[in-house]
Order: sequence, then structure tokens, then C-alpha cells
Amino acid sequence: MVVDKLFMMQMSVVVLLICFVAGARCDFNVLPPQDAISDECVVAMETCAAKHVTTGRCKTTMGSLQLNLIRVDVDNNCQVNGSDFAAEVPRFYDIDNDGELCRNEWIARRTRYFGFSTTLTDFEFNDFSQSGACLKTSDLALIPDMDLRSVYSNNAVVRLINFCNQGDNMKTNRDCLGLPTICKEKRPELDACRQFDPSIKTLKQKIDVVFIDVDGDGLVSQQELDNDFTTNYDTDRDGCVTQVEWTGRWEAVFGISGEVATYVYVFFDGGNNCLNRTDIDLIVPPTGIPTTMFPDILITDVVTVCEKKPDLYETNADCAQAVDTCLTYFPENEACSAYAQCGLNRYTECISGLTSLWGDCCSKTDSIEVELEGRRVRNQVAPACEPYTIEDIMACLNLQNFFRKMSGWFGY
Ligand SMILES: [Ca+2]
Ligand SMILES: [Ca+2]
Ligand SMILES: [Ca+2]
Ligand SMILES: [Ca+2]
Repeated sequence: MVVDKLFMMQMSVVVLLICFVAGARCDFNVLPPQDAISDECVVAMETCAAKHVTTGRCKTTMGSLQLNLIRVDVDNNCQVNGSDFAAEVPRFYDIDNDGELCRNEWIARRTRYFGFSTTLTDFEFNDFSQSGACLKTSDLALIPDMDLRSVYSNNAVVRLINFCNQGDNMKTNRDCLGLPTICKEKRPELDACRQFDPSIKTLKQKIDVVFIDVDGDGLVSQQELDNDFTTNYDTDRDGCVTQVEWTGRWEAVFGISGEVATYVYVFFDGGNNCLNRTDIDLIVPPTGIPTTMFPDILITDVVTVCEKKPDLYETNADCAQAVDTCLTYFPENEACSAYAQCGLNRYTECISGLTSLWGDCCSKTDSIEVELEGRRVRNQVAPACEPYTIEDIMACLNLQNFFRKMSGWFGY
């Protein structure tokens, strides 16, 4: 039996290797049968997306953009062109099946599935159709090749930035509140991001610079804090830093939201609206606080504020970036475990679970689509896009079936 298990383990390595080699191929000529995917599987996959990427505390602009880029390259050849639109639009956008993609259909799909705001998607439709007229799906089928990771991604971000640069959208629209993550952390190389105002900070930038270690000994001491508060916070020089003085500085200088600033102030102040040396000496140990601890403390405060009032995920720039900041920079932080179920990795696990014997995507066609979706996700997360087509997947599935049969024969 031990030998059998060893043999099966070796076989699984062989299967993985063959799949890996197959993944390097890029010839492709058969579109996956979008029409053949069952409604149950489509709904179940959408539920996975909503749960892990596009709603509630897990929702981020980056996540919505990535899901958009995942879905648009239907055949996963790293190019977006007419054949992708011909597969995607009739099934998922043209709800009334009249051969036209109209404004309401565009908005419905992109708000419900990708989690974008109605105002953004309405703006996007104007970008495609300046007259506001419906687009013929047969015209979409003629769209030439655009590279997914460069040209198409850039076009998508251009529309987002053009929208956010209008009026006060950058400060009020949920999609725009998450834009710093895209332009400063995840995709700063995109040309589109040159139109993004670099003075708008990411949450990570904000929480990195709040308390300065003046003498550079790695600790923020009681005296350094007192000097900072007296010099920079106590604007009327009455010996008290009030809540208004505190939040005013945090909003204006650090860009941190009033909600988060207030929460931290109340913690420091002890409730008499007069933060002074007495409070500092009570809270800060005589040895000072290591500077490396502050970002962890502050992200904890941010998550606490957002979780207390989940509406803030839609309206507050700090909360809008909390999940991405946590997953990228603070994977070990206890408060950040609030987002343990968020992100594309969890989404991939969720859809993979649908292919089990009793799952909503257990048929062969559905499980191929799930496999393809997993590959599309990987092509957003990995440094480069790797074409991995339906033929490669068929080859792998056949091998997996072979492997399963072998497992049965050997009682493994
Ligand atoms: Ca494609
Ligand atoms: Ca229609
Ligand atoms: Ca110091
Ligand atoms: Ca004062």
C-alpha cells in the first residue's frame, strides 16, 4: 500500500507537470461554449464573486477591475477582441436578447456582477456610445485584438480615472475612493495612471507617517509626542489638543478620515477633550513606542472603525482601501483577519468547490468553465499573462480523469 501511495504521488506530480507544460502552449482556435454553461453554475460563480470580491467588506475597486479583466478574456488567450465579446455579451449583457447592448443592460451587468457604481457605469456607456444609442452586438464582434494586460487594462483604467476626475467624484464615489490602490500600488505602470493626482495618498502611505521619530532612535518617546502635539496640534496654544484640533491636522496633513482620526483621539484623550502630557504619560510607556508598531496599531484602528459601521466601506476612503491594504501589507495583523474571506484567491477556492460531485458546476462543461476561470484569475494575479486555452484544459481534465480511475484501481 505504501508503494501504491508513493506511485500515485509520483503520478500526481507527472499530471501537474504535464498540465504545466500544456499551460505554456498558446495556440487556440475553439471558443469555450458560453451558452452551454448551466444557469446554476453561472449563478453560483457570481455568488462566489459577490461574497469574496465585490460586496461588503471584501469589495474593492481593484477587485472589481480585476474581475472585469478576468471575465472579458473569455478564451483566456491574453487578448481581448471581438470573439470574446461575441461570447460574453449575448449571454451576460443582452438580457432581452434583441441583438443590442443598451445602457440599462450595461449598467445592470457591471453593477451587479462587478460591483461598480451606477454612476461610473453610466459614464462608461457614454464613452462607448456618445449618442447614448444601443450598441449592436454584431458590431462588438468586429473589435480587433487588444493586449489584456496592457492596452485593454489601460483603457479600463482611463475610463475610471476620467470619471473620477470629474466634479468631486474622487472624494465621494466608492470606485474612486479605491483608485489609489490601483494607480499607486497595483498597476502604477499604466499610462492611464499619469492622470491620477499623485498627492492623493494610499491608506498605507497615510498610516506610515503619522508619528515621527525625531531623533531617529527607532522609538517615539513621550517627549517627542508631547513636542509634536504642542507644536503641530495645539493651534490655539491653550495646552490642550482638542478633538477638532486633532482631526483637523489628521485630515489636512495625513489625509486620514475624520472617523478614524476621531477614534484614535478618543483612545488617547480619555474623554475630557483635552489631550496633553498627562494623557501621553498614561498611554505611552516611559521607554516610548517602537516606530515599527504604529502602522500595525493604525491599521487595527482603521479596521475597527470600518467594522463598527460597515456603511463606511462605501463612503470612507480609508475603509474603501482597508481590505487591499490588509491583504497586501498586514497579512499577520489580527484585526485584518476580518478580511480572511476576501480576495481573488478565496474566489478561486470558492468556484473550485462548485465542481465537486454535488456542486452547481459539476457537469463537464461547467467544470471546464470553472477551470478556465481559475486560469483567468491566475492571469490577473501573476506577473505576466499566460495563455491557457480550452484545449490545454481538456488535456488536463482527461489526465485527471485517468488519474481518478487509477486511484480507484489502486484503492488509494
Ligand atoms: Ca481573448
Ligand atoms: Ca438588449
Ligand atoms: Ca525617538
Ligand atoms: Ca488647543
